[in-house]
Amino acid sequence: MPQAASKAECDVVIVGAGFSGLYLLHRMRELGLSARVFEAGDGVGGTWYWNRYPGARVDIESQEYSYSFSDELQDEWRWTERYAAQPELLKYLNHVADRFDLRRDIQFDTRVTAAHFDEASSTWTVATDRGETVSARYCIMATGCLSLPNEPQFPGLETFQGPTYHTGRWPHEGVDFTGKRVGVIGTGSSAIQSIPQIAKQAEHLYVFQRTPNFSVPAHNGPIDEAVIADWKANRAEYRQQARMSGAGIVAVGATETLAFDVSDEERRRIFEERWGKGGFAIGAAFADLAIDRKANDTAVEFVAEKIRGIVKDPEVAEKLVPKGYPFGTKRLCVDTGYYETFNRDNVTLVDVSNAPIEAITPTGLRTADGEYAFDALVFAIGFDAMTGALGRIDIRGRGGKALKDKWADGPKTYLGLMSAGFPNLFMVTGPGSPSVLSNMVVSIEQHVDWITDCIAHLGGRQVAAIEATPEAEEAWVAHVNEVADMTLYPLASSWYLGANIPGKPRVFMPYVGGVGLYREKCDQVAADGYEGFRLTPAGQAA
Ligand code: FAD
Ligand code: N01
Repeated sequence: MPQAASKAECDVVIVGAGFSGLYLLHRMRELGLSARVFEAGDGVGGTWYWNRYPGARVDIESQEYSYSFSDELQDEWRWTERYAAQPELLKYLNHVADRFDLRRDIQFDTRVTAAHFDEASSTWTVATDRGETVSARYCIMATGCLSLPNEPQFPGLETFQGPTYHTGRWPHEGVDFTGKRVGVIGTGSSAIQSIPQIAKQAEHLYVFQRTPNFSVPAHNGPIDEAVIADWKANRAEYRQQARMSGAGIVAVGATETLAFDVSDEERRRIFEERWGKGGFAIGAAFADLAIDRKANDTAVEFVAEKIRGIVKDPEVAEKLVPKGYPFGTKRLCVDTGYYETFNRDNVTLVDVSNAPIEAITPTGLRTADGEYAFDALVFAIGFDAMTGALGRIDIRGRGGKALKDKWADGPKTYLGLMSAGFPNLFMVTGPGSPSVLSNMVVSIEQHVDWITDCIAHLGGRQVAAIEATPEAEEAWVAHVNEVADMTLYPLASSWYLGANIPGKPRVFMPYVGGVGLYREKCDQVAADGYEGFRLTPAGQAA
């Protein structure tokens, strides 16, 4: 247990050096505060540091998935592809770290293991796996929503004779699958991006699919000069549109039109046009796709038809067609040649929904109805999302209460920013905020800006501690659930609900209300003197 210092050694401790941690450090310095960042990896980048699997790339247009806080940064950086690949994103984040001289306050290769609040001094004492402790007035968790890989739990795993890989912890030196038989478990976004690449190298690829996903083509390529020129001319306006939009993305072309406002032919034409445009555009084809099952069915049918048109073997095509859950309620995948990959002679799709994987064997794996032999195994089985990384830290608030215990039945936050009983502890894109349902960079900037303004407000007024009230938190949690229940999202067994992790409570974690409305709510709370928060004046115990 970390010992509390009588006086804070720095103003702010930040955990994580991805998009969130880097921008936080920059903003804290602008406030004139001293900040220390701890990062488990040996470099900056977060998601784009860890996820180096073949085919890894963003699925939102590069220029939209980038910081907006500095005009100079935006002017000098030039993206090369419509959807930047992982190496380019990592280069960008390294450039940001250098440009704003961030590294000198980041301690790499250091995992935060505990954070305990001391009520008498209103400080957090943070402990690391290097045996250090540091105390700070504020502790900000920029630990990532998709940063803790889902650990493979298959019986017999230790007997496998070949190498195993997790997409979320890919070796920095890369992997050469040439001449190898490879197994991939999973068919989420990571699998859908990597499978076409691995198939090009491997002698044979076995894809073990439990649930087929909806995937739409990216139509990636070199970034269009016209797009760059248009972005440059209208950047400020587009950024503002993104901030006030539903998902934080302008390029999707959101509409108010409902699916049955138009004829069957017109609906088809619209879907076709958006499929041709690529990326998330199709998900925004009609305003009611996420709330009306019949409207949603039209998208389900359209994508099913596309899959049947691309995949030549009708039996394989049928296995790939998603069934039993609405379009877009598991995160939509955006691919480059995914369905086409199943036309290759060296690729076998194995449906493990009815014949589950029983065990990993020394030479491959066994399902309920067969044995498969391969030389290397890739786990594309996702993450303990949204709460996983926080749950790995022994976070204790008022009265020594553990956050993990408080969240045993699901996360509880006010605005996804703070949790009652944990004064001065902020989360970036925490559960109860739009977070993973949005362009994350837009949501990250909004949270970092709000937290920065909040800390500036407190400092200016000699406030020692801020804490969400239980009443405000309860009302917000109820609202988050109510809005989710108005949509089709809860109908899918998704990681949004924690359904991918055995034993995790099933609670819809992100806020579906949209980034624009959510931003207005956060701004209003601040304008009303931090309504729903309790502020403790300096000199009083929190
Ligand atoms: P992260 O980038 O996850 O960084 C968190 C950092 O905290 C990590 O480096 C981690 O090592 C560190 N950390 C965690 N716990 C500790 C600890 N206890 N001690 C020390 N360090 C710790 N979002 C989109 O909007 N669009 C996309 O196209 C998109 N693509 C994605 C592709 C992949 C493969 C994945 C996994 C996610 C993707 N995301 C996407 C979501 C992505 O996570 C966010 O866009 C964004 O990068 C999150 O930044 P972050 O800084 O909040 O978290
Ligand atoms: O993880 P996932 P991911 N036996 O959880 C299967 C972002 N991201 O890493 O659906 C067999 O989506 C599981 O099956 P099921 C994005 O937000 C973005 O792919 O649970 N199978 C599923 O098929 C994304 O949503 C990009 O039945 C098992 C797969 O593994 C999030 O990160 C790229 C299994 C896991 O899919 C996570 O994506 C990558 C088991 N025991 C990631 N356990 C972009 O394109 C799990 N599975 C930008």
